[in-house]
Amino acid sequence: MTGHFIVFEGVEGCGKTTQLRYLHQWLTHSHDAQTLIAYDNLSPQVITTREPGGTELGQMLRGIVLGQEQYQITTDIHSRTELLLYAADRAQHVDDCLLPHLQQGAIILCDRYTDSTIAYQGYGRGLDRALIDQLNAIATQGLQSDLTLWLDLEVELGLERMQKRGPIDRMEQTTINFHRRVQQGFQDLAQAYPERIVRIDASGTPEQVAQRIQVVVSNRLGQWYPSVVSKRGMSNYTEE
Ligand code: T5A
Repeated sequence: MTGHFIVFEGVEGCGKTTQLRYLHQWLTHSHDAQTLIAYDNLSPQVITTREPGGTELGQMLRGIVLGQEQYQITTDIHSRTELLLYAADRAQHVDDCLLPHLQQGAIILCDRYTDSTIAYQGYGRGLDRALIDQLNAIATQGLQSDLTLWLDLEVELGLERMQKRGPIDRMEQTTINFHRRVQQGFQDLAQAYPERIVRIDASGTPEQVAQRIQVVVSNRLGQWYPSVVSKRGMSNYTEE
């Protein structure tokens, strides 16, 4: 059995990390979800991870790109350098974490993936899309998400949440226009890949957003674990 790869995307403070935890909790503890993902009486492992920072090397790269205190450098990080750092983090993450867990049949919940690079380094920094696609292809070995949940929230609202939470990092310190371009990037990607990327209204309480996500994920689980759906269908539908 091969696993399934769910990614959370969106602008700063859209609530990805919060929602990833809610979904993990739901998948591992709710009876409904457990029934949906049961396959031959086995429940797949549910793994949570993130980019940047899903591996030991990735943690260090994360410290550098986000300008964490112990990794702070005195010169600017150039846009191309930033792109390569995210690509290096991803290559390590794909080989050490994503592919091995998917091969074992796990459901992976990942905070950000390739669409972040297109939105931030492409739309945000203005780097060439063909170059980004090429680097994403090298870093991922062709691994795409099965489902990307784009948490759509107004840029200003997300940044407000981040400022309330505490000190903001190097990426969050960029201009509001940068974050608006990033938002445009996610919007264009969702339009271009409607099967893979699903827009989630990220306004409202965390519980309301979690509910919207559960509806989308339940539908996908039904497609990914059809044996259970057909069993359920048989119990609801009696043939003459
Ligand atoms: N990046 C990443 C690139 O530029 N290129 C790439 O290729 C990749 C992979 C990652 C940075 O790297 C960039 C993008 C980012 O700038 P990060 O710390 O992972 O850095 O940053 P974020 O991904 O933005 O994660 P954050 O944790 O900072 O924000 P989230 O995950 O969107 O939001 P969350 O859940 O942590 O919530 C933020 C605050 O809002 C509250 C929470 O309690 C928290 O305080 N909140 C809500 N408040 C009200 N209503 C709700 N519904 C709320 N949901 C959450």
